[in-house]
Amino acid sequence: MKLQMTNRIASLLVLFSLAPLFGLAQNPIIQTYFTADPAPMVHDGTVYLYTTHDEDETVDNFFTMYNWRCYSTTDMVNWTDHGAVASLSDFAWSDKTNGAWAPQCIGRNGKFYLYCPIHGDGIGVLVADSPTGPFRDPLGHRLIVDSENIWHDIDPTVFIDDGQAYLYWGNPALFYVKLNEDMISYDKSIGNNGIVAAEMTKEAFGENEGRDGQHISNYTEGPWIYKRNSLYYMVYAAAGIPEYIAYSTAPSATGPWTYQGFIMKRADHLAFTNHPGIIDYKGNSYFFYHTQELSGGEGFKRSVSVEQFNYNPDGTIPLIAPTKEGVKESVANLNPYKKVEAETIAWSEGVKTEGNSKTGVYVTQINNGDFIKVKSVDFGAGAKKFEAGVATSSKGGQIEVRLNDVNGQLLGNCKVKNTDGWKKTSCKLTKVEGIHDICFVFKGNDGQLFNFDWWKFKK
Ligand code: FUB
Repeated sequence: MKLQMTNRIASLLVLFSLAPLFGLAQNPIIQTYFTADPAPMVHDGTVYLYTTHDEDETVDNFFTMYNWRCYSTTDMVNWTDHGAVASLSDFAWSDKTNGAWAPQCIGRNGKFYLYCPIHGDGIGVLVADSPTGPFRDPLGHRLIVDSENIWHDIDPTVFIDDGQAYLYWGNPALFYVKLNEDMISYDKSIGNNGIVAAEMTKEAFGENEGRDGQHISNYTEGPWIYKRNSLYYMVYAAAGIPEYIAYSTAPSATGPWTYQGFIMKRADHLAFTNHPGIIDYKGNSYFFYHTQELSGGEGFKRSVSVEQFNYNPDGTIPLIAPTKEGVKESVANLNPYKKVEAETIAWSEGVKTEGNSKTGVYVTQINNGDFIKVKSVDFGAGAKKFEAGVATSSKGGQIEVRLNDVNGQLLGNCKVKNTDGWKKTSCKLTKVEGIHDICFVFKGNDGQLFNFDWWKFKK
């Protein structure tokens, strides 16, 4: 899992090339790992984002993906890392050691169902009592038993319409089943033993612009289904490789679909794949996708990005440009007087996260000069003290608390000494009032300095 030194240097070089922009940049939204195939889910006032995970070391020049990760936010600018919430090893029936491809999670009756494709081995389902797990396999076998070809059974998208759940999936064709209320079985009385193949016409999914002469429609993979104002939307990766994002609409969850055109065209920093996820949250609409910007152009090392957008008055979706700025405004402020997980990050450079059952997720691989930025922190009438949960068995270092940016005003300097396990460290601050971005800049000698689990300000 550890970033090799050469990769670390490469990553830093890429990040330094973004340096003039990072004050503005919000994309990609996760910098500690390569993440792709975003699947956002709004639950109980929080956005949970499920992603795939492109490993730092690509094997055999192909997708190298072993687990699925989860992040959450309540403000759309700071993302809390919940770690790898599921992995290939959760599916005892599969002997695949690679292929943790694009998932989606949905809640029903107090449980959370994570639909996971294993490339070349079909689609499984995991269930948990919380959006962040722990997830377990309730079936002990795959959920989808071959559409037409098991290699087509990837990229599930799930949606509940008036009590009826639908699971769509597929590359290069689109299939669906009507899930039973248990969400782990489906109605076998329709289609081919329960599996219905959507009609891949050019009217439904756009005209194939000659990508390989084999496909009638533009649809490629990565479907994302939802309903808004009684219109059903199917958004998907289109036009082969490099992929664009396109969409179709329908008067029902099962069609008939009408092609509506592109949402995101190819741009320089996009990867050869792309993958959509769309939500409405706190009165705004957000479009999730992935790029290869963080890796400096490696298509097997992608990163999730987000753009805010507005639907046209007739419900159609405008063409959305991929930007570095991403979400410009938070939709809530962060309360610094409650313990905040250190892995709550608007932008970071250099650090990674890890987790275990005792501590949960924490920030690690902290070296001199690395930093974490959090946005829209509401200090109200003023904070005078900073506390942090840290651990180090080496010499430690310092956490510089800086206003707004990595070179911003130094508010305080918190020393981290050899802690012999997790310890609280604290320091006095120059009083800070109102709403600000805050940067934790890590300083010390060569090598890894310490681990960082949480922080809190005091009045
Ligand atoms: O991430 C692996 C595969 O690439 C996904 O399943 C597809 O949607 C494409 O993004």
